[in-house]
Amino acid sequence: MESSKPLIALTPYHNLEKDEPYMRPAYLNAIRKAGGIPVILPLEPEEEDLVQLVSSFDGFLFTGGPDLHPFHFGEETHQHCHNVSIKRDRLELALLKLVMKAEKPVLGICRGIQLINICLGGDIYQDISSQLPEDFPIAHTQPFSFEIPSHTITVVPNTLLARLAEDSIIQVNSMHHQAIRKPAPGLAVTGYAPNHLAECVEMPDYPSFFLGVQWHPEYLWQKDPAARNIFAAFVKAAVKNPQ
Ligand SMILES: [Mn+2]
Repeated sequence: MESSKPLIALTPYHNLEKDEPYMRPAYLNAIRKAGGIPVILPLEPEEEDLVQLVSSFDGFLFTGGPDLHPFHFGEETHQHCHNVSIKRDRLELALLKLVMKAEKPVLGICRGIQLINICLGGDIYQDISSQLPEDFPIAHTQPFSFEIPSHTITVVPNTLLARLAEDSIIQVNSMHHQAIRKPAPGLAVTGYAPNHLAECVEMPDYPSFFLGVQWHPEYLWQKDPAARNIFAAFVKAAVKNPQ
């Protein structure tokens, strides 16, 4: 019998030195384990082909990666902004708008949550540690393996994240030096790091699954039920005719 698993499109990573697309296997494994078929999108599709690409897939995962160019949220480049991928900015900003128009499931991870927020009119800290000084700075670029959680998230009750997390506080990993500052209109912040940094957004009015997380559940799902549930719910929402 023919497989009828949902096809999940992933935005590609971009090796800026070699100017080559690539992918981290952790994303592919997480989608596959959750029952989807992961497919890596081209880095530079023809613009006229984007609509066809959107209609060809059942769910869209916006992956981690470099900083977005600050011009996309109306700022000059901060001295602690890192490298950017003009090609990924172009692809993902155009893609997200079309995916949302088609009302298909969206999952944003790390760069993905920032992409979502900027695309919808919010902005970000270009560098947390220099723009948001704290008495006890949380290590958002954790000093140990991605598979080991490093800080907690306080989950806002009665949200999608609350249903997925099964607990009011969860432990996550952290590999980012930027973060959401002003959430975009229509987005609800539903998870906070210590010191109230926004690390999870949802869009309550969106007709399908819509979640952005600042951490990397693709490195946690083997041990962490919340990370597993995020991928399971995303892939399930992408099933065309759920039983
Ligand atoms: Mn963090």
